[in-house]
Amino acid sequence: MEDATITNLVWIGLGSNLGDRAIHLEGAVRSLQTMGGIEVEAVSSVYETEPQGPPQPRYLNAVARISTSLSPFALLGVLHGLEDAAGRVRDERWGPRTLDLDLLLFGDLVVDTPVLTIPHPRMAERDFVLVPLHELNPEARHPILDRTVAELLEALDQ
Ligand code: A4P
Ligand code: MG
Repeated sequence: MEDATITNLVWIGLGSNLGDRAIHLEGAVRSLQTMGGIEVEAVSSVYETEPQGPPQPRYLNAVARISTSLSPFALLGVLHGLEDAAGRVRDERWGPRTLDLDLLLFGDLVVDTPVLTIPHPRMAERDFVLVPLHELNPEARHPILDRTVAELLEALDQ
């Protein structure tokens, strides 16, 4: 029988600037791989990046491409669970963190609610998101701006 499960192509941004940053990123990818309803298809290189926002240590950033049968809200719950498991304390906005998992793109879905915004509202302004995304898929399209990742990165560089 044909599998009727609908899967969506989803891009997740990973960041860490506290503790053993590489271990936090690797742990998140490994946990995603074992999760039901999630298939990790590709992970970018890990980039060391200058912090944006308040002064804080440098980040390691990467992007993962997954396919998932989960809803965007269920997936957000999974990502929050992994952040909590990495010992993340939520105090200062944009402050240092052991693990930050952002839902960047979810197919061509647009979501605008108090708890979840897709595409991630600041992704187009951030080279630490666009560079690893470009490494995996320069042709991925931002459904609101209607630009590819390659076009967004070029605009940011100028
Ligand atoms: N939320 C809404 N939409 C989303 C989404 N698409 N993905 C809500 C993930 N979460 C989303 O996030 C706050 C709330 O946003 C969540 O409860 C969720 O319901 P948070 O992760 O708890 O807080 P935050 O990360 O401090 O805030 P925010 O606004 O997500 O910050 P960003 O945009 O993630 O920025 N510099 C470098 N070089 N590299 C970095 O990775 N990261 C940040 C954080 C700042 N500077 C950085 C980096
Ligand atoms: Mg975040």
